[in-house]
Amino acid sequence: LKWPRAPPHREWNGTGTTPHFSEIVLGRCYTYTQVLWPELRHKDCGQIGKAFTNAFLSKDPCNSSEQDYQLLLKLTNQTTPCHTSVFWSKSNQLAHLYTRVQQDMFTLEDTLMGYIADGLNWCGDAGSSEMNYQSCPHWGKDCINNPKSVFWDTVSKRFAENACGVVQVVLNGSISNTFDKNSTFGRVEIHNLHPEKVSRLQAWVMHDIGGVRSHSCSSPLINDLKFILSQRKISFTCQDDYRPIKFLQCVKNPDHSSCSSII
Ligand code: C8R
Repeated sequence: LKWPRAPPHREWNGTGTTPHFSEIVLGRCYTYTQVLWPELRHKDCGQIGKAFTNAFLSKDPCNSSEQDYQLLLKLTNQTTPCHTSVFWSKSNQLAHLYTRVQQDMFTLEDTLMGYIADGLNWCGDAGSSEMNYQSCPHWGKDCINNPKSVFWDTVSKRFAENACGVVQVVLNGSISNTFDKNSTFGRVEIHNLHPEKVSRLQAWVMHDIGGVRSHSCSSPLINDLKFILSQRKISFTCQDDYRPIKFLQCVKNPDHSSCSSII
């Protein structure tokens, strides 16, 4: 007796694995190591691609762990010079525009591991060796220990541990949670900076052009960040609307009054 095939159902509430995930990972790895940063041409993208998929295939997507990503982290290890790390929180686009212009600065997405994974979704299933292209666990609605969230926590932790010298963070001063203790930056990165290596955290609080000024360097919220760092013996400086980044915002809004007279 043959039953009709069950319609594909969405098991989870999050977006499924990005179509062509493996090919994208492989392509990005080769682009990064062979075209953009030939210093890394010895990296084995075949092995990196396999280690990435093996981190989550045939596993319960609500029981992902840092351990799952250890081989991938080992294969993608990369050292960036001191004074070049740029963290960000709720300022994804602006921070990346900044490092695109300032080519000697690195956000996590300017390193091999971040470059490969940026914008992708992925998960597997304990009872199958295939990726789940239908749906993946949603952080809030399904489970926090899903492969993508655990990945970003794990690689963000390593990025912070590797940072040295003066490090920067681009914050969004036009939202209520300019500094958010629950964000990757507030929850993972600041707690994994090494005080022996990191001399100072320089924050740039950027306000959207024509947007509200919810927080600035003098806000109590920024003081919370300063306090956490002082406890960790890392010095902190903050500047509102840092000119090099403000100019990037002004490229898109050249006629706005705040752009003809940047103080
Ligand atoms: N970092 C974290 N999350 C990242 C990421 C990254 O580099 N890159 C991507 N695409 N993502 P947010 P945050 C995805 O709330 O929490 C590192 C993840 O799905 O604006 O403070 C990076 O080094 C993640 O859930 O910022 C940076 O310094 C959201 O985007 C902070 O952590 C995070 O968006 C940023 O993390």
